[in-house]
Amino acid sequence: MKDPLMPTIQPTISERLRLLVKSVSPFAPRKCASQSLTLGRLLLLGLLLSPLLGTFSHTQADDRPNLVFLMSDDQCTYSMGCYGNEDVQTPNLDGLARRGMMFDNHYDTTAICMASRATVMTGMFEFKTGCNFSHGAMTLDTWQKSYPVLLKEAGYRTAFAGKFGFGVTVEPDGAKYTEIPKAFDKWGGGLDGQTSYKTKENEAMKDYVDEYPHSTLSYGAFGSDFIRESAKGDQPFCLSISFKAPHKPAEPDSKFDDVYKGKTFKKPANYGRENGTHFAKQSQMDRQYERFHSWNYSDKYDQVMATYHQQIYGVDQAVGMILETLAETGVDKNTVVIYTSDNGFLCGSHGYGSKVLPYEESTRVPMIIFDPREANSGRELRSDALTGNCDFAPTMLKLAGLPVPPNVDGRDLMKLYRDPTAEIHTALPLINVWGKAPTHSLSVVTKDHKYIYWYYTDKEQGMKPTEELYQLNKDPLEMENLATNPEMEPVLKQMREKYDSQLKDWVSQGVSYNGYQKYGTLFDRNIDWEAKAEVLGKQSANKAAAKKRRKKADKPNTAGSPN
Ligand SMILES: [Ca+2]
Repeated sequence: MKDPLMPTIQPTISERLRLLVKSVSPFAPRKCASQSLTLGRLLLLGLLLSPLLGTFSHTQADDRPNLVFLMSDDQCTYSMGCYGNEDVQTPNLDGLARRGMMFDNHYDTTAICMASRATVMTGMFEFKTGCNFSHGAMTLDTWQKSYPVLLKEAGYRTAFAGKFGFGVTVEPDGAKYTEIPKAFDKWGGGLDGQTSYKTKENEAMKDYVDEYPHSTLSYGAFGSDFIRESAKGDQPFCLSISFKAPHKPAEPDSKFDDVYKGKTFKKPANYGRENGTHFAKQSQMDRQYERFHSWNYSDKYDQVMATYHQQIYGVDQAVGMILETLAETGVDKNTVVIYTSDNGFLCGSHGYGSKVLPYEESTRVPMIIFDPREANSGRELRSDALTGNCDFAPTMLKLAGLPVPPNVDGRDLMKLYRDPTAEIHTALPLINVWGKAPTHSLSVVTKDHKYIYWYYTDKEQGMKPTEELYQLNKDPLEMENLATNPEMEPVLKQMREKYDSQLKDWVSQGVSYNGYQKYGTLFDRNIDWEAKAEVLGKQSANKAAAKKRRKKADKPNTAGSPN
């Protein structure tokens, strides 16, 4: 059914030709249309085509909006003034939020750099991109359906600067694909892992070394240059910038040393180990737990937060440079700006540091859209609809009037811009399959609730399959696990069903490589630990004992091995 809120999308030249050919095809003999076209039909076709082609050449490029996609790295929601933090200064981002729309329930479906970036580029969940640290690169056919590639193919002038964050291989585990920069008209990206805060260490940014030795502002200058160049031409453009900041190790631009000098920061109400005792033991089993101390949230909170926010202040200033250039060049009236982060950050909340885990500070991130063409702009509206990092690629493709590839999990965010009370997702998965096995988990989040399932079992270390359930609309700080509360049983049942449904999608639609298949077993609530231990390559005590008995009896094992 046609969405009454959606504008009529102008087809591209090739689409109109295809539509036209479709519409005339019933008149052509089935045998071979090309041979059967008489001169008269050709003339008729020409007459039909000429006015349409005339229209295209005039409007095709002009009407499509420019797109600016800005993403920080490891920035939590409460790091911005517009999200309610009175201790910080983010004037440009706050201004963007006032002009556009803020989103209050925006999640990164995987809360770690590499996997999140793959989802942002393609609109697909991690089990479909097949891309994360310790799993593997994205394959070329998936990359070719990413938003920058499709926009360039459709006539957009494209640019990328900053931390790219993932690799592409021709096939699973195959040769490295080295042509990523060629997918862009202007390239200031870094393909080597985390990239550097030093501009001079990124070859593609060498023009900016002298004036902007710190990478954050250099990306602002790169973006401004690209906008100026694009404004002179007649192609619409798509600028994507992935800031390295505020990712650790902290290296803020000394230009902004005075912004938070000596400042004290209010701690969130869920700060500290005493507010994390209700979390599953599994969540403590990797570096996120010890980082509460080793990253000094426990003993030097103000200094750590001053550095963190100083880095975000740099991002805010770079965003300011870009917004100013859009206005200067006059292209601002037809440019949609999106701002977000690849994952959040647990700055001491519940006694944890870093990201990855399915909790709010780690998975829920800032998100702002500003579309100057829309009536809702400038009304300081917010949407509490559930949205995800899978939504950016389809949103940008639809803004450009392009079809969204099949297999994409994201939806069009502009539906919410036009009606902030609408919904585009009933639930989203929150995935972690990075790091030590005990911390791997699948969760499902809705606008009002979050359900986390920890499968890992180790009786000696006090770990058994554990559920967590939070009522986010009443308990956004996740202070009370309601999974065993009898009153919450109907909700728990519903959330389990949503979880099972997500896992079913994982099994049926997930990639068959890079180690993603085993989670169909590991995350299944109804499979016992014994079978999971086998998948993990472990031998349970029973199996080991059985093997020992067989060996003793010198009896061959005829049962076969699941491995
Ligand atoms: Ca990150």
